[in-house]
Amino acid sequence: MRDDLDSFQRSARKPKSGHSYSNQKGYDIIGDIHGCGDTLIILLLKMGYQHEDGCYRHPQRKAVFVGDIIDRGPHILEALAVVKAMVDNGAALCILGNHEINALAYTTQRPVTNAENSLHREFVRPHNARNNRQISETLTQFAAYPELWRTYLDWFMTLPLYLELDGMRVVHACWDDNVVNRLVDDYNGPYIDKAFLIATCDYTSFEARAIDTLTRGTDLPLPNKRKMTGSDGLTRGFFRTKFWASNPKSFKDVVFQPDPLPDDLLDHPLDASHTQHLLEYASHEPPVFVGHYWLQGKPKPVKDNIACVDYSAVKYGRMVAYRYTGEQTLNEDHFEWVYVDP
Ligand SMILES: [Mn+2]
Repeated sequence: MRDDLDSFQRSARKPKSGHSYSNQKGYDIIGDIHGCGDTLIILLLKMGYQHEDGCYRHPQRKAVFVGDIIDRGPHILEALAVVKAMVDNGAALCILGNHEINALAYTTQRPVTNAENSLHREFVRPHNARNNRQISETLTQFAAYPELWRTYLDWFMTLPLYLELDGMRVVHACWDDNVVNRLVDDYNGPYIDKAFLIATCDYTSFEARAIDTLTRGTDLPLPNKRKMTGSDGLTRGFFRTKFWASNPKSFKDVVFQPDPLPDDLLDHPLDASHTQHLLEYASHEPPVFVGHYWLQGKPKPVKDNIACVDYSAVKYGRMVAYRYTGEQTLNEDHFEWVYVDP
């Protein structure tokens, strides 16, 4: 990603095709699109991006997409076309969300040897009801365009899991220094490949933990094998947690998800079995931007150096961007958004 920035700065000095970013004034970090391609265009126009020479671009700024471009919404092809054209033309960067990871794992096969020693192939993510449902809207909208879908899947495989740029960080759900450092030391930094995906079939592998933590965040199990059904209709035995809680004492200090915990669990104490799964992103760390969490209401930073830009666009909330210009303390006034028209 250092290369990304370097090549961006080089291209800023030597503009290609007449587009100069020599006065680059920052990054617009844009939240989960989830197939709301028409709303994305409205947001880009509102922020001063213009369609010119094949993509939307801003004379001084660069867009950064936090992933989850696909699934759920009505205009998935349009959303992908807009984002990929911007990335291809140097007007934007894009990282992987858990939905792009799911699409890759759902469509990637691995060889498996069964008990009779015969070899067959299985998908990295099995085509069960839950996984079918997550990707169904995307597959439906691409049904007549299988080659185009293949092109996008190949493109997803080239996208990073996280970015570090000009003093800030972008990751879909959660920044974990241990995971990032090991990716840098032992893997290809933020970039995955087919072997990496296949390794996630072992849920205890580092590869599985890396993808899970960065694109889905941290969570804790509900006590006594309890289950909750979320407003998305899925039933889960865990709840999503903050990756920045400082000295938390009970569940209410760490819960971070759209659905509230049952009242009787709010004061459930945290012990070492819980806290070993929690992270604390410190105040002196660079600002980090995430999507993923289906927030509602008026956008504001969740902490001085952490902002979530997912405000539930596909559920008729807001499609949100944060306009970053190098500040260490994030500012509520730097959010921009459009409401999604039902
Ligand atoms: Mn997500």
